[in-house]
Amino acid sequence: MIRLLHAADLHLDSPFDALGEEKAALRRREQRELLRSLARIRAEEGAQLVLLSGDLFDSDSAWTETEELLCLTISEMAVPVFIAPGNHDYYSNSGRWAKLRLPANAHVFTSEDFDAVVLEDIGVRVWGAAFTDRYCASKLDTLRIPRQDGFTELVCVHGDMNNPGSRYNPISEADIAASGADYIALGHVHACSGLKKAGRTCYAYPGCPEGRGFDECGEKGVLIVDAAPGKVKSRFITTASRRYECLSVPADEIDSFHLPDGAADNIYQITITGETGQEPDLAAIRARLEPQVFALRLRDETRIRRDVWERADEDSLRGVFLRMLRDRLSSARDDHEREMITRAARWGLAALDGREEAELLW
Ligand SMILES: [Mn+2]
Repeated sequence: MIRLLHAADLHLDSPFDALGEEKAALRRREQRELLRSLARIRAEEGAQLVLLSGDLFDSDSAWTETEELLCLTISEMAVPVFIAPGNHDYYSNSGRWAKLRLPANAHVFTSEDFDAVVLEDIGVRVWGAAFTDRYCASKLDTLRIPRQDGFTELVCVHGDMNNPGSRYNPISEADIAASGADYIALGHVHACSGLKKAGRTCYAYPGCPEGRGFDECGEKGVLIVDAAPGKVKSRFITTASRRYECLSVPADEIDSFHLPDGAADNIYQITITGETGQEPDLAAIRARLEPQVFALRLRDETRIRRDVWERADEDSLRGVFLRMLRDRLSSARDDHEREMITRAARWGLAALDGREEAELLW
């Protein structure tokens, strides 16, 4: 069995705009520390090689210290490290990957066409390809590995699974099954896929090792993969220093709501929901909860209880609208018609309020 560390989508030097300047700078420092954790995990787990499947950097522009730290980390890893550039950090002759003085144990794939590096001493071939532009047409359909006895065939590539129309190297299960690989180390999707199999080939997305927003909630990490010809196992290892968490709390429970243990390290979005007699006091809720977390976003999705017809006598568009429907309601012939008119009133009032979810009004 060969043991490898598989990580992707670090998106180093992301702007973290939503956090404010000070916390964003701290988050970028923490992203850099992520590189140190990768080196530590590599050593603790005794991985014999490292596959980094693209989008290591968020953009062209990165801080020099981040690039230097990447070089230092790879050098400390002291095992072969393979990089398959993705859509955010694609390879170009004048770009970062061509300029960086990477240590000798690093190998960056530079072509859209697959090529292989042979590691004779451990009986492994690593196949890889690069994005050479923001977009990349399907590539894996060209990979048909001529299998060689005793070799474990690994692939490192950035691409989009089960999304045929994608502009980011769309990959199908059929391509994977026909590739002849034992394990395909994917990058691009930011949630861990767990170990999957198509034909005799296993594949996985580790997801991003550090969440960057409320669309990247929960545990984040990397994969330790043990692979041999026709045999693959994987284990998820958490790396994120902070988690993004989204919680919904009914308005009548918000005053007694307690954050879970460990919340101080994490970034929360708390959505207050349900029907209330009065609007929630967001300032008071923020004052109580904010000191307990790293950062807090509060969303008020409550709806105020009220009688549908209570404002029918108002001298306003709302009043005219409600009076019209009230007249029709009184002459309605059956329950079905009455229900339709009531619904029309609800939707109309929601539109007048500029609300999206009329159905939640009552
Ligand atoms: Mn990507």
